[in-house]
Amino acid sequence: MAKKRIAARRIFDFLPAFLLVSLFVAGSAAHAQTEDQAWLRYTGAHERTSIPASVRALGNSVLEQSAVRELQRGIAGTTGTTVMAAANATNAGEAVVGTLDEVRAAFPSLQVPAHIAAHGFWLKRTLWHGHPLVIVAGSNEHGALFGAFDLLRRIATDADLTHLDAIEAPAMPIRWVDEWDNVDGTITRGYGGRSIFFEGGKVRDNLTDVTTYARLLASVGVNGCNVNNVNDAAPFLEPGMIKGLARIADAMRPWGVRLAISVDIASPQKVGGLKTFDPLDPDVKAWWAAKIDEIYQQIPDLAGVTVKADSEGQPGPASYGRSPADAANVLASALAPHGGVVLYRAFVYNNHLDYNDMKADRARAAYDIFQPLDGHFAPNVIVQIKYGPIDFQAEEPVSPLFAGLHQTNEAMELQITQEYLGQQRHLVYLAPLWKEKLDFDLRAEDRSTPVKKIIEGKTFSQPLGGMIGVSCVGRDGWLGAPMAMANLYAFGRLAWNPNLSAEQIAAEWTKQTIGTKPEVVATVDKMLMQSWQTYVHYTGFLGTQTLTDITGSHYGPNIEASERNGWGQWHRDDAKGIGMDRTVATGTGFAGQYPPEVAKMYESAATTPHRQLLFFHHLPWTYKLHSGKTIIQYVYDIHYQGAAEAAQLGDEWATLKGKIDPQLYEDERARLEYQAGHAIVWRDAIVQYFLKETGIPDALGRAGHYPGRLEAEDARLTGYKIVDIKPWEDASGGKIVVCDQSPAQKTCTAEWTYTGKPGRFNIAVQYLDLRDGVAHFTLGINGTEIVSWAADALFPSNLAGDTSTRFTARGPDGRGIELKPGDVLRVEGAPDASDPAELDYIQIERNAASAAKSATKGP
Ligand code: GCW
Repeated sequence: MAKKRIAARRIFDFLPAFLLVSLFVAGSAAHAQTEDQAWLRYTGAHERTSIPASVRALGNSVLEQSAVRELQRGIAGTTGTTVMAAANATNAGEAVVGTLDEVRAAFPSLQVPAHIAAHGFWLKRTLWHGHPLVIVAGSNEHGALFGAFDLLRRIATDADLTHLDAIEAPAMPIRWVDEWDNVDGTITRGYGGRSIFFEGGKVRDNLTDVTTYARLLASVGVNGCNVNNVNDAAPFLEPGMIKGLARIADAMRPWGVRLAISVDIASPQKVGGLKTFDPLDPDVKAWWAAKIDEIYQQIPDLAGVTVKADSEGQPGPASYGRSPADAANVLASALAPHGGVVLYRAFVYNNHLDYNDMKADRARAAYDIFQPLDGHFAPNVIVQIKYGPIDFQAEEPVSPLFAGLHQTNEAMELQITQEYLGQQRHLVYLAPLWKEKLDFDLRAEDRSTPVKKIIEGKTFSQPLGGMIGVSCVGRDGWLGAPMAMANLYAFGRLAWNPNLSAEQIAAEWTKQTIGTKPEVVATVDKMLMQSWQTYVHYTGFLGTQTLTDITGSHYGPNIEASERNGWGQWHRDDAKGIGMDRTVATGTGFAGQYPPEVAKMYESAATTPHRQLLFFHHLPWTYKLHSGKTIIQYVYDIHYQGAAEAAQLGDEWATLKGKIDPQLYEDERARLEYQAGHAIVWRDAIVQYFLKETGIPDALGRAGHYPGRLEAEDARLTGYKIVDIKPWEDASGGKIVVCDQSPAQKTCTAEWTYTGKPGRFNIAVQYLDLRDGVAHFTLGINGTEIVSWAADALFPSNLAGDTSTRFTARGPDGRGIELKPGDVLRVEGAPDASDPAELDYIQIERNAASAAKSATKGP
C-alpha cells in the first residue's frame, strides 16, 4: 500500500525491535512484483495419482508450448512430483496438449468430440494401452492453453479428476482488460504502482512483468489487453511508439493475449498534421486506413482499438456534427481487412449540466445518444457500455442501453481497479456486484433478456460481444493489495462463464491463493462475499451512489462534492428530502429508457428495489421504507451497521492467525484495521452531515453523541491551533487542530484529563496523514510515553476524509490501557515538511479482550 504501508510501525508498536526488522523485510518482499503473486502459486499437497508425470505437446504452436511448460510447472508444484516434458509418447502414462485435430491424429481409435466452440477445450482422463492418458484438447491452440490452465485449476482446487471428461468454451468472444496507463508511466485510477508497460514517454525496456501479466490473464481466459489510457491517446500512434507497442504484443503473444490500444479520434490532426479529424473527410479516412495498415505491419494480430470520444474533454465527432457511428465506422473499415475490432465507449455525456434544470440527467446520456444509432454501426464495432448509467458506482442500476441496442454488438465495461470502491485500501470483492448486473433481466421485448445473454450476443443474435475489465495493474503487486487480486481473477472467470456464482469463484480463488483448509476457505469466502455491501453500508445509501469527493480523488467522504456542479452525479439533498427524481411522470424520464416491465418497476417508489430507491426518486427524509423505518433513521442505522461490519471483517480475519501465510496474515490484518478506522470516518461524516441538515435526531441517540470521544479542539493545546476543516463533515465537530510550524516549534501537544470510569481501554487517536512529509505522534499518560507512530501512509489527496486515519493503542498485551479518573492523556505531534501533525480527536473505547476476560470471570 503505497509509500509508507499502513502496516509496520503503527501496528507493531509493542513488538521487540528484532521482530520488527524481520516484519519490515518480509513486508517489502510481499509487495515486490513476483511471478507467483496472485493465484498461480501451485503449492500445497494435492492429489497426485490421477495426473501423469509426463506432458507432451502434439503440435508445434507457441501456445501449446506455453501450455506444456505451465502444466509441468503447475503439476510439479501442486503435487510435488517432477514432471517431464516429453517429445514422444511414453510407455507410462502421459498428459497431452493439442488441438482436436491433433488429438484425433495421435489417438485414432479414441472418441473425440466432433466440435467445440471457438477457443473452447476438452479435458479427458482415460486409459491408452493400459496407461493413464490425460487429454487437453482445444478447438484451436488458444483453447488448448485455456484447457491446460483449467486442468491446473482443477488440481489446485482438489477437484476429483478420476472421471474427468469436460467440455468448456467461453461464453463471449471479447474478454479484455483495459489499462489506463499513460505514456509517462503513471496510471489513471491505478492503485498498484507505476506502469508495467510505459515509462518516461516510451515503452519500458524490460517487459518481463508484461509477459507475467499475460500469463495471469490467460489463466482465467482473458484474450485481450488494451494497454493505454482512453484519455490522451494520441502519442501512442507516433511511429516510434508503434515499435514499442509491437514489443508489448510480442511479450504477451506466448500467452494468447492480444494487444489492443486506445486511440484519440483527433489523431489525424494531432499526429497526422491534417487540418481536420472529421470522420467523414476522405483524407481523414485515408489517414486512418494507412495508420492502421502501418500498425498491422508490425503487430499482425492487433485485437483492435478502443475509443473514448466526446467525453470528459476528449475530442470527438460531435465537433463536426458527426455521430459516434460515423467515427466508429471509419476506424472499423480500416481495421476490417486485418480482422480488428473497434470498442466504442458509450461513456459519452455532457459534464457541464445545469444543476438547476430538474430535467437534466447524466444517467440518460448513453441511451439518448446511442440508442438512435442502433443498426448504424459496422459489424466489427462493439459498443462498450459501463454497467451502470453513471460511472462504476458501488450502487447504481444496470444501464438501460443494454436493452436498447438490438442490431449492435455490445460489451459490458466494469472496473477491477476500485476507483469508487475504496481504491484497494478497502476490501471489496466485486464479483457479487458484477453478477447482479450480469444476471439482471431487462425484459426487452417482454421476454427474458438478462444482461449476460445480451453481451454474449445471444439475445439479439449478434456476432460479437463481451466483457471489458478496467484493471490498471501496476508494478507494486499488480493491484497493490493481495486480496484485491480476487477481483482480477473473478473478472476473467465471469467473462469466460457469467453463470458461475460469485461464491464459487471466491472459493476457487481462495483455494489457489490462500489455502485449501475448509475453515480458511469458509472464512475468506464469507469475508469476500460480505465486503461489497459492507462498503455500501458505510459510504452511501439507497442508491445515492458513493458520497465521495467526485471531482477529485473519488476516495473519502465529501457529500456536497457531487452537488451543484456540471458533472451530474447528483443526489439532490436538502433539509426536506433527498434523491433524484428520474421517473417519467415527474422527473427526468430516465426510468422510461428501460423496457416496459422494468420501467414500470422503477417508476414507482413502492416497487423500486430498496437499494436503488433514491437513484430513481426524490423522497422526504420521513418517507417510510418497507421496513417501516424512515429514510433518515435508515441512514443512521446503516452507517453504524456498516462501520461495525467493517470491524467484523478484521475479527473474522483474526481467526485465520496461524492458519495461513504469516506475511499475508499481517499485511491484510493491517489493511483491515485501517479500513475499520476509515469506515468510522465515513460513518461519522455521513451521519453528522445529515443530522445537521435534517435536524431529525437519531432514535437510538448515536448521531452527534460520541461517548468516550475527547475532541482535539477541547484539549489543553500547546502549539496546536484550532481550524475548520473542509468539508466540515470529515472531522468530528468540523474542527481539527494543526501544529503551528514556526521554526522554533518542533512539537505540539494536546492534553485531556480523563474523567470516566476506571478500567482498561483502547485509546484510538484520529489524525490526518497528509501525503507529503512523515509527521510523528506520541501518546502518553501522566507524562509517560506509551506508544509512538509515524503518519507515513500515502493517501490520494490532502482532503480531510481521504487522509483521516485512526491509530488504536491496545496496551502491551492487547488487553487495553489502564485508566483512572484524573489521568492526563497527552498526544504530541511532530510535524514534518507539509504535514502539520493534524489531530481530530481521541476516543476511549472498550477493549474487547479485557471485556471478554471480565465477562468470563463470573460473579
Ligand atoms: O470514472 C471516470 C474516471 C476517469 C476515467 C473515466 C472514463 C479515464 O474518473 O478517470 O477516465 O471514468 O471511464 O473514461
